[in-house]
Amino acid sequence: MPMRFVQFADTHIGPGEMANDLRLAFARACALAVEHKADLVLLPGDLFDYERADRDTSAFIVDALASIGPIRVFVAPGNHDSLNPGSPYLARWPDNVHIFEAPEFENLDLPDLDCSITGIAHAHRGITDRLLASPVPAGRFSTRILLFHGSRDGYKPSEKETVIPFSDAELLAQGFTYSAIGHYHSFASIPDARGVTRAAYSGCIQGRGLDEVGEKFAIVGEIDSEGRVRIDKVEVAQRRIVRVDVDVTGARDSGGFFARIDEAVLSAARKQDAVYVFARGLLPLDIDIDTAAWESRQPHFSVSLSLSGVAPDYDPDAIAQQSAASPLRSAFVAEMLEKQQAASDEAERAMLRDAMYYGLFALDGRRLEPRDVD
Ligand SMILES: [Mn+2]
Repeated sequence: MPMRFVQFADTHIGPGEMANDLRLAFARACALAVEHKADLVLLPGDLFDYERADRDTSAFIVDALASIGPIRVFVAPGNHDSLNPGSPYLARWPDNVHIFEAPEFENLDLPDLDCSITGIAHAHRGITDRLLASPVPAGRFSTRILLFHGSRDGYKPSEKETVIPFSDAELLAQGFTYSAIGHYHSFASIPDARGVTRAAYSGCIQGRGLDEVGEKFAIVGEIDSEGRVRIDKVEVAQRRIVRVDVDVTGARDSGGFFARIDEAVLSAARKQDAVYVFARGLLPLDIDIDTAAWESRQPHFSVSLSLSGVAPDYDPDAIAQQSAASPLRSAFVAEMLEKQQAASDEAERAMLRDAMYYGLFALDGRRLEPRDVD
C-alpha cells in the first residue's frame, strides 16, 4: 500500500478581511486528508502570522487539526509562525499533531509506516543559514521525508525574506524521498535527474491579493514502497484573486469600452472571485467612463476597475502646432514634448508624459485620475 499524504502551507490564518476565506480553505484542505485516507498531513510553516494571531486563530487551527485525528499532522514552523516565546505552538496541541520545535533538523520515526520525518522550526525572524549545504541527518526508515520552510535559490519573489536558502542540487543531494517545503506562495515541484518529483511547494491555499492571483493549491501525494512519488494539485479555496488586463484602445464610446471589459472579465473570472480589472490603452477625449456604476452591476464577490493605465487620446504634436487657436495649451505641450525628448531615461520620459496629461486635463477642466499607480 502506498503511503498517502496531504501537504499545504502558508495559510496565514488570522483576523482581517479575508479571515473567513482563509479558514474555509484551511478546513477544506484538512478535509482532503480524510477524503483521500491520508496517513500524514505535512504542514511546512506559516500557518498563521505570529504578530496578528489571537487566541481565536490558534483555537481554530487546533480544532481543525484535531478534527482529522487520528491522521497524524506534522508542522515545521516558518518565519511568520516562528517559535518565539509565547508562540501558540508551545501550548498543548492535540495528540495527532506534532510540532517540530528545535532550530536544527530533528528526526521522528514512524515505524508502522516504515517512514522517518525530518523537520525544523524557525525561531524569531527565521534561520538564514544554508543548512542544506551540509548533510542533514536523515532518518533510518525507507521513506524519508523532509519538512521545512525555506527559500529555493532563484525563485525568490520580491520582498520575501530569505530563510534556509537552498539550491535544487543541495536539496536533491540530501537523498530524501520527498521534501515538503513552505514559504513561497506559488506551487512548484522539484524533480530529480530522472524526472521523479522529489520536493514541492504547495504554495498558499487562498490568494489574498494581487501578488497571489489565480488557482492556489493543496497537494495530495503518494509514495510507494519503491520510493516513487506522485503528487496532485487540488484547489481548496472557494475564491480566486483574478487580475484582468484589457487593452481598450479603439473603443469609441462608453458602450464599446465596457463591451471589451465585460468580455475579458467573463472569460477570466467566476462569480465567487475577487476581480481586479486594469484597463490600458488610448481612449477618445470625450468618453465618460463611470467605473463605480459598472462595478456596482457586477455579480462578482468584489470587483475593481482601474483606469490608471488609460491615456486620453490627445495628439500632442497637433496641439503643439495649434499656437493660434490655443496659445497656452500649445506652448505648454510644446515645452513638455521638448522635455520628454531631452529626458535621460524611459522612467523620466514616462513621468513627463504623465505630467503633460495632468496639465492637459487641468487646462481642459477634466477630472484628474492618478496615472499608472498600480
Ligand atoms: Mn514564509
